[in-house]
Amino acid sequence: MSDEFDPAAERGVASLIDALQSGRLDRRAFVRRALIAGLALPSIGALLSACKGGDKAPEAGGAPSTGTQAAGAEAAKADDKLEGELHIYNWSDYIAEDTVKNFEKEFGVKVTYDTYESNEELIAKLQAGGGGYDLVVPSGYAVMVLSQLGLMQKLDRSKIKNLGNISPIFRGASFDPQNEYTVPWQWGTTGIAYRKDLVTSPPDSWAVFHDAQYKGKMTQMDDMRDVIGCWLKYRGKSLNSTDPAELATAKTDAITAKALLKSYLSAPVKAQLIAGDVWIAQLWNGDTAQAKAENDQIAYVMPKEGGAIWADSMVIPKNAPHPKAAHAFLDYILRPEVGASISNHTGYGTPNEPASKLLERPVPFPDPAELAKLEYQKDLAEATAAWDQIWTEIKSA
Ligand code: N2P
Repeated sequence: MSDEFDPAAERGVASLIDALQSGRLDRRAFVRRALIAGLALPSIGALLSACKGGDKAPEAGGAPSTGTQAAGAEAAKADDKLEGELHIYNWSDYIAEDTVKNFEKEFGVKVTYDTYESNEELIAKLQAGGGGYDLVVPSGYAVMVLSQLGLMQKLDRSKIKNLGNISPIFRGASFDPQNEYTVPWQWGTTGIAYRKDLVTSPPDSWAVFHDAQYKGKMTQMDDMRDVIGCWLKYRGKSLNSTDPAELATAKTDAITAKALLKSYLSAPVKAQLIAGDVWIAQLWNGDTAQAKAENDQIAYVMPKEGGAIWADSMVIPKNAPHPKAAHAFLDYILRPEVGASISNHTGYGTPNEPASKLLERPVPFPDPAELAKLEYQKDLAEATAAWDQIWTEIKSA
């Protein structure tokens, strides 16, 4: 990592010092760059002794760090030594390639990163006491479920100095009104991805999944909330309905669609959309954007009947073995450049206000007219069992 500094990003001595302190430059590379920038050796020496952060040995236990330690790491460790490990469980395709790598390098913490495809998979894992995870990323309604199961721990907000970067839209959410347990990760919507070059006309309704001309070329998500929820919306009902008659109609609609589907598939459908094996897929906006980056014939539409909007949040499970490292990670994710890099990679919206100004392709939060078509998924409480039962019947139909 000694010479990874991007000259294009160089903006004088201040940026060199910043690069040294953040670990992007080691001391030798710093000296070379400073000489190129025209600084005299005595001044460089003075700067080096002023920036004692460079080339510090890692203090956290566990994984060795080959590079320098940054100011953020120093602050996080000032009163408390981080554990040497961090176990994260997150949705697939929901992070930038270097997010974890850079954290490991800067904080000297070895990260284990596992992925899941639905909230139900996450809840089941935590409920079974499995995983040993330090950080998980449930959607709002799943936060409520975890809360009722007593599976989350309160955050130590004094350890998260970047909390001020969270946009007011994402504070005081109904699933965490006092902001005690969650820090928002990303937000998005559930609509329809399609291949512009393969469909006869762009879909504009959930009814497209009842259109026999696309038999075998369509998928819906492997997700009870999204599938049953969209059929409720199709009939003008709430996607949080617990009304038995409305749910019975949604089940019938889902089974009619199932006869035409290739499969139920969530994030992994991207490869099939790109290849043209699937033409129409119920999918999230960000995963669609990721697929579109590979094939620009892929487009996204929110059906006229409306669909789901959701925000996923970082949560520290109750018995997390490495809570200090988890807090350091939360704080790191809230840095503007880290949040922006995640959104640039995933195509989802960032809840981080300064990060939203750094996006390559902005993902604006819906305006009031758009929001009117969208609905947040809520905890189904005692109706969860009925939904589970209907989903089992749909899957086995
Ligand atoms: C990313 C998954 C988005 C999360 N692949 C859906 N809440």
